[in-house]
Amino acid sequence: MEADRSLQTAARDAHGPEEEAGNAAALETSHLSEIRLVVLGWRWPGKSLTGNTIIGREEFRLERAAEFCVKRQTEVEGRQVTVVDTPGWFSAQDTPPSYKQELVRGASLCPPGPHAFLLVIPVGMFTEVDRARLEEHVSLFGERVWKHTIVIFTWAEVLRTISLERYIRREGKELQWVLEKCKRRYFVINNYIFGEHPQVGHLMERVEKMVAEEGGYYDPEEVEEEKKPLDENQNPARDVRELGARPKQNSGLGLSTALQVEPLSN
Ligand SMILES: Nc1nc2c(ncn2[C@@H]2O[C@H](COP(=O)(O)OP(=O)(O)O)[C@@H](O)[C@H]2O)c(=O)[nH]1
Ligand SMILES: [Mg+2]
Repeated sequence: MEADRSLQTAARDAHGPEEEAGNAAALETSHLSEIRLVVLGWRWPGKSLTGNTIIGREEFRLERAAEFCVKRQTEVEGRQVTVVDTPGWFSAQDTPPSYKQELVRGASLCPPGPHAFLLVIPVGMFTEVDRARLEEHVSLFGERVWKHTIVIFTWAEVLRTISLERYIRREGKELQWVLEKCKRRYFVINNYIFGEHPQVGHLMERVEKMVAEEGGYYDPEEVEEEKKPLDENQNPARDVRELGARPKQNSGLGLSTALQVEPLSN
């Protein structure tokens, strides 16, 4: 299902079209009355905390051993926003098939399907293995998932004196690959800011822009046929202990409390 037209039309009627400033080929974006989001990423980059930042309350538990998707709702500037937090994948070992199934279930928890997958990546070192594991797990949703994905950078405060753009350039081809897959859609979230703050509204506008560009939301039913069996390449004998529950240790950039990058609306 490529279109969310009834929703968009209704929303457009209610709020009118918006033009994206500074973009000559600007597409019309619509203020959606409802936005459905699924948060993805490996374990511990800040998926649940990002969910809390969006919801504006401590609704998602920050737990290393999360096994199940959790859904919460709130209202953001007149929109009904649903956030599905997923357990994520293991960064240092194979993800058990049952975890993969739960991950995929996330997309069907917000029917008829998410407007956006928020792919959470902590600022810092992003390796070839990270890229391969990210690709393996994101592609469980089918290739078309990329049309509906925005990278959310967390831990941006570690950047201190360099801009996010410079970090992206410096980080190299693995991170570039991910950004290219989602047409360089990314957004920096500051998880230290809680409650009322324009960043959440800006993120919703970014989602609305993507929905307008891509012509709708992600329909889990449609992708079903192209999906590979979940247990392909899985070795059931593998140890399923959690090893991946840690933030990616990053960068040598050092920690700072000062956030020096602004949320982007590219
Ligand atoms: N400094 C910093 N810590 C963060 C950020 N996002 C998450 N965290 C912390 O990282 C840990 C893991 O966060 P959590 O949301 O549970 O990760 P999840 O496994 O991806 O859901 C928690 O201790 C959070 O407080 C961030 O942007 N900056
Ligand atoms: Mg979590």
